[in-house]
Amino acid sequence: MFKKFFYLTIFATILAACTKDIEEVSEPGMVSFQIATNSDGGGRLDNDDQPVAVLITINDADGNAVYDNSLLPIFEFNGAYVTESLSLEVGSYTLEEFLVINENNEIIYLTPKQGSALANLVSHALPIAFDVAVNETTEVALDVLPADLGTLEDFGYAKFSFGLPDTVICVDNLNYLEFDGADDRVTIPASDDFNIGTGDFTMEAWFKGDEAGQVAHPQLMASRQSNGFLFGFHNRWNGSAHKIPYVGMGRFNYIVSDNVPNMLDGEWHHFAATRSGDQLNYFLDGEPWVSFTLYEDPAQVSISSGIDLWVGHDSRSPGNTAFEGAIAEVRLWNVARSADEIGLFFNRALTGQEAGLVFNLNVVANQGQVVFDKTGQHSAILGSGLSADAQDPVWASEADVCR
Ligand SMILES: [Ca+2]
Ligand SMILES: [Ca+2]
Repeated sequence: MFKKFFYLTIFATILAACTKDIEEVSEPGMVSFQIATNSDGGGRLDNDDQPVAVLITINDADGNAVYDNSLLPIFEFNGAYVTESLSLEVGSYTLEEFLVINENNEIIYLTPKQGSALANLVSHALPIAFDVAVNETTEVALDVLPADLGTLEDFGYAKFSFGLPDTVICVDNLNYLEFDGADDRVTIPASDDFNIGTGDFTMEAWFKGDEAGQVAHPQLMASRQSNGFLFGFHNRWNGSAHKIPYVGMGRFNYIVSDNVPNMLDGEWHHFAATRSGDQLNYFLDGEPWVSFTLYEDPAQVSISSGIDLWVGHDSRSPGNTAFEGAIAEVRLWNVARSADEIGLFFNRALTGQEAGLVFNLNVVANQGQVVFDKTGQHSAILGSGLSADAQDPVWASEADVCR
């Protein structure tokens, strides 16, 4: 079938944000993005042409990325495609990149950048400036072009400035925290948000470490008393070749002993665990690995602890749980993310506003004693308190990381 060419209309209505008191800088406003497609005949689009999400990069007035290559779901609404709304502080911003992907994770449309070979085919090439006002939703309309009109370079996008799902994503500079394997941790004060109880969950982490030199059971994230959870590595067990990525809940550690890959091989890796009812599922580097049926009555297996959440260490067994190495990101959800979602988002930035996301430790540049929680809901503190202390991990970064 002849591939339809969509004439993507230009309605660059940036709903006028009536400028309110600019002093209210901490008050949030909203922004959403829309593209309109005028297909010939108005028939149903082929699935391959159906937008399901956009990749966006937004800079603040200082030129700092507040969303960097973030994936945002998009919905069809009255023949137009509209993204989920993003919350932003009041202020001025620029939209720097805008790429539309389909359910196969292929780029199908994108907005060219000023100065690129295809820029003159749209009325408004990127960057596009917009303002966010208190308690209002700014709607930004985008001109997009079919991706098959040219190469990424023709649209003004650097080849490696973003990646697609199922591909390696490269970043110029990956920021992380270095944990000493002795007592370092990030402390997130106890919160009802973490009391997920017997409900579904997803835990994720990006880390890099060497197996040699680790304590017995190094943890990526933990919060437990009698209830609660461990999320990290169990020592070699029952003949396993390597330390075992696992979750501990209640009295049980959910571990396998066969064919354990070395996730502590000095390279960056991603481990995810989801609970869905009585099923526990592990994913390594975005791919399903093993699944368990809970050993105990699922109604009794609670991950609520009521105490602080720790990254890089477990408070209940401090002597043998300190992780040695780098942690760049940790996520906790109160929903079971699907295998597709894990695979799609494991190496891609979140917006912080995804449904069910309760905590997203996102290590950006050195921020002193507080680490950025992308959900904006929690304080993540280096070590045991807001002053420098022996439990503080160290800010670090690595250039040209592909993962
Ligand atoms: Ca500290
Ligand atoms: Ca230390």
